[in-house]
Amino acid sequence: MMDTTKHRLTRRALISGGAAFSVLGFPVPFARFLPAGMQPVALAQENILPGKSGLSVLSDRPIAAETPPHLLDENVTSGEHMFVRNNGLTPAVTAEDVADWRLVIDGEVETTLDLSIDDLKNDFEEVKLQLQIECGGNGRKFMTPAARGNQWTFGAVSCANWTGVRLRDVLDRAGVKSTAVYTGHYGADIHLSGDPEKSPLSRGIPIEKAIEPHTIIAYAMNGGDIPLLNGYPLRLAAPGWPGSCSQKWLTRIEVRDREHDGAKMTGQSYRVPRYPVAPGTEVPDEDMEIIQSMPVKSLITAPQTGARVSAGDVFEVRGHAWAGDNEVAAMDVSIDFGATWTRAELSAPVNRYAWQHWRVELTLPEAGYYEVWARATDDAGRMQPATQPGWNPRGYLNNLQHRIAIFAL
Ligand SMILES: Nc1nc2c(c(=O)[nH]1)N[C@H]1C(S)=C(S)[C@@H](COP(=O)(O)O)O[C@H]1N2
Ligand SMILES: [Mo]
Repeated sequence: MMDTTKHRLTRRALISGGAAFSVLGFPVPFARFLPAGMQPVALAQENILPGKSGLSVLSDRPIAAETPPHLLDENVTSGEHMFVRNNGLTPAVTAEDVADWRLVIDGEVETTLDLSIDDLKNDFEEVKLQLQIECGGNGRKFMTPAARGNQWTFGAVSCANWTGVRLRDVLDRAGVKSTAVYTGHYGADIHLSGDPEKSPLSRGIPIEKAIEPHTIIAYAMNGGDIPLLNGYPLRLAAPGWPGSCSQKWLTRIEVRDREHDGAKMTGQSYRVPRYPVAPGTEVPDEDMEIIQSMPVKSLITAPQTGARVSAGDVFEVRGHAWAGDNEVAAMDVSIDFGATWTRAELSAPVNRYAWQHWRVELTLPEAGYYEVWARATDDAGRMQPATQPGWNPRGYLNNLQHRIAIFAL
């Protein structure tokens, strides 16, 4: 029995660079026997999110943790505040694994590439881009009727400085065949069952998105290592599309002559109905289409919800806004439950796919309870709705307005 397992793990090791499931940085030799859904006891007492602070943990196996909006106030999201969405188990990644890490580019290419991280750094032009990545299920909690999945509120979004190489340049080196239409991505994380043959997540993107110059293979974040939970030492960043397109712990990109069919690519995963449906409708798989660009959205990052201000005094309200493949064209806020709106100042993105910052000065006329509502409009004229937009079975793309509570004293 050990022999079979060893064989399978060796095969996995070839694919994954040797990484295995870890608890607090320790490899777990018998991880394959730990029942799915059972949490390692060590994690019950310890901080289960090494390198993170202040995140709300929605699930611990696999890890799903979101950032409270006020901790996203930074213009560039820091590693400690970057949300985490795992579909499987975080791989252990040692210095040796990093030195031995391979990224294979194969499939519909003239030449299969088998690259180390140094090859990526030495042989391709380095790019630095600020890119927003949002989980397709961000906002799911506010879908009625409820949709199953992680009950994200507002904080499954980040915008960090990423350093890496364009996927396009790597694909050019491999020579993409005219038959190529889609990519399939593979990472070194481990299926909850521990089965090394199964992948927790393997999504892909149309070749047009793959060769878009902002789709990059990143080996650094905010000038340092990518946090382990966010894909160290190598990840894809396909900004503006569901976060699931940005494979963490990246080991292989297969160029395909058809849509990808990996884990969470098919059925109802990361798909919405092709036509509007009444809330609660069951939609057959063949009527679902793959989500591409994420919709326009914004966050109020200061003040924190529940803040107290003095009636009649000016206070600053600020946050960020983003719009998938689009740009945000306008940002408005309301203190009267949407009856009237005030235009906020809005910055241009530092590069395409970076979120934009907005700020406005407000005054509350008299003592009492208020809410600030924030509403972004994209450059195609699409505006965030006050309540859920089109309901869909898995609760994706909920870009309803962010609201905070404010008490005027
Ligand atoms: N290998 C791998 N990559 C992955 C995932 C995963 O489970 N495994 N989750 C995806 C999903 S659903 C999202 S939303 C983003 C989240 O990125 P973050 O955890 O770095 O914030 O990673 C994506 N990349
Ligand atoms: Mo996600």
